[in-house]
Amino acid sequence: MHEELFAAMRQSVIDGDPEQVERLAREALAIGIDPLEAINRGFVEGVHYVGEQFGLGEMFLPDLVMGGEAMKMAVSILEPEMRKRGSARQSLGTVVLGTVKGDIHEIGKTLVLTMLSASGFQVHDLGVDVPAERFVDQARALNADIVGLSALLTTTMPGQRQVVEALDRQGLRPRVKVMIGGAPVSHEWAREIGADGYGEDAVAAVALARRLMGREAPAR
Ligand code: B12
Repeated sequence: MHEELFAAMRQSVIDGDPEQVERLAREALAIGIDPLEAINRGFVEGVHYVGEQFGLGEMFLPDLVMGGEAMKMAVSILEPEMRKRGSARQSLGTVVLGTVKGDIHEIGKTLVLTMLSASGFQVHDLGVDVPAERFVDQARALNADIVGLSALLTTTMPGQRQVVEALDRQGLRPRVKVMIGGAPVSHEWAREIGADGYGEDAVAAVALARRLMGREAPAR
């Protein structure tokens, strides 16, 4: 069902066409498509294609920028509805979330934020290009249960390790749990740097956060 609409969403991100993205996102909401499904089966497919072509040298930085902007438009329209669907829950825990130093990729991190908030976590967004010390300071100041670290570049993945080490040095672990994510990140990397878990997408991030808080995922 809705395959044509999902295909059009994918194409609108590839074309870097925010007006078309906006139209399709609104259409999806109007006909009752789940906003997360619109993101995952439609718009994200486009962003993956752009990333792939960029990696192959078939697309260039402006394409990457335009694809990213188009994706942000999709998230900005679908996000309020995602939040609404998960509203009115008790707080499951406090999460400090950001993209590590040297890395300005924010789209995935923002999706994780939206899903965690919609699921009942209190999430403090530190933004992008966040130094390790800031994660530590904010985790302490906000009495965080979980620190969430996003990294999209192989060159910035070591920034995740630095945060784990800084939290260790400040004596905040193991009380404060660390979860990591981002396209190049894996379970193996999480184990290697001593993080408490890895989530491959925003849905997995919620399940992981619940697990780290000692709660299993709710029965569906
Ligand atoms: C859009 C984009 C950009 C945009 C970002 C716009 C923005 N405002 O965010 C711009 C144009 C700025 C950009 C810049 C660059 N980019 Co870029 N970019 C991408 C692209 C195409 C998509 C990323 C994205 O938004 N994906 C969609 C979201 C939904 O997915 P996600 O980020 O993976 O997040 C999900 C999961 O990973 C997970 N997750 C994410 N974070 C977290 C955190 C936690 C705690 C958990 C549990 C889960 C989790 O959940 C998310 C939701 O499902 C990727 C390609 C790709 N396939 O990833 C390249 C890519 C990441 N970029 C790449 C590169 C090389 C660059 C540049 C260095 C290019 C350059 N020469 O300047 C710069 C680096 C700038 C910097 N210092 O950070 C490479 C990285 C290669 C590598 N392995 O190191 C990629 C893979 C493209 C490629 N194939 O070469 N980029």
